[in-house]
Amino acid sequence: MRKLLSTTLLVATAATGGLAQAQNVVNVYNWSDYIAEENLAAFTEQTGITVNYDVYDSNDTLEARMLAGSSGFDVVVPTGNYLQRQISAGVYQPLNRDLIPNWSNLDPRLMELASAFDEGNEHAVVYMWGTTGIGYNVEAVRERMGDDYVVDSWAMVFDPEIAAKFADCGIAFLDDHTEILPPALRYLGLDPLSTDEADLEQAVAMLETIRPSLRYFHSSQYISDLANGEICVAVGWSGDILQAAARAEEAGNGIEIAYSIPKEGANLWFDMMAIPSDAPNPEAAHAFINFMIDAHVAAANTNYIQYPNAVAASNEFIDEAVLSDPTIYPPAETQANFWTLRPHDSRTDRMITRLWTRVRTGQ
Ligand code: N2P
Repeated sequence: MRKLLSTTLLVATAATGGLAQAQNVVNVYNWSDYIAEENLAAFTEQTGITVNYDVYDSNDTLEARMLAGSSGFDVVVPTGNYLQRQISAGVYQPLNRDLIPNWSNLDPRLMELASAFDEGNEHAVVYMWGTTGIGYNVEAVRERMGDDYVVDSWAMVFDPEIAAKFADCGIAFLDDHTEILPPALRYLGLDPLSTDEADLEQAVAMLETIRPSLRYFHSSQYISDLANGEICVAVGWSGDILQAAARAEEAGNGIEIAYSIPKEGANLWFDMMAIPSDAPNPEAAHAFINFMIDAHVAAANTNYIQYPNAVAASNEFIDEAVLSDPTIYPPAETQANFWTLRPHDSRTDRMITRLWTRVRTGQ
């Protein structure tokens, strides 16, 4: 039976006293629903280092804390495009590979792809990767669209007539413009990475027409809401939606959740472990990163959270059902349509933030 994450906030072991200074504590800030809980206890058992573990569901939340400095964190997990500009801002220290002997477990092809965000892989190690697509309640789709409808296009959420049919059972979008505007552009036949204001205006105009059909924007709530029938469609992250499917199955509530990578294409992203320049305990941080890329540890994480890792040596310990799932490990023909995000300059960022506020607030 698949073990399920039951909480979004995991505290492995309470830190004993002044956490920032204590030599035997590593302060980890990671995405919610993104680790096999037992790995934290196993790390402490193996190293004697206590884990003080906190979670977020947005790169913006993490970035604000990184740019403010003195976050007190030793290991954080930004997505590639955010990592890239945070490296430029001097937020991370170079990794000492002598302290990461498990580096040889990493898949060179994936690390090469990740070097687009971090030249020479000097500051970060891929933790997990995945796609952003559409999660849906199979029965709700059958009822509204008929037996033959296949969820394989962004039309499912961007066509106002289709979206309107699901307004009653609930559509959720990630609260993240980097995850919603690019597929909207792509659906309109435009470059998903376009920073042209006229292109983005078109995408926003389209999103405004479907806005009345949306229940909410949030980047973690949709997992449990899909699983318990509170919503029926979500634009979300691959593994999160597969975790929702597993939770529903585990609950035996008759809800079937599926994940689709739309044929027009999707965002392929990499979440990377890095050590802030002012980390209180960089040695423990290296030990934590090293532990996370152990073959057994990485496999346990992937089996649990349903995201692929970058540890080639872990594959033999990953469940066959996970390894052979094309929504987790997309085949080459699906990957051909993927895009990968790049950081924006601050002028573009401000323009997009302004447009996104219009979408979010509906005014
Ligand atoms: C985990 C979501 C991580 C994916 N809940 C974001 N890149």
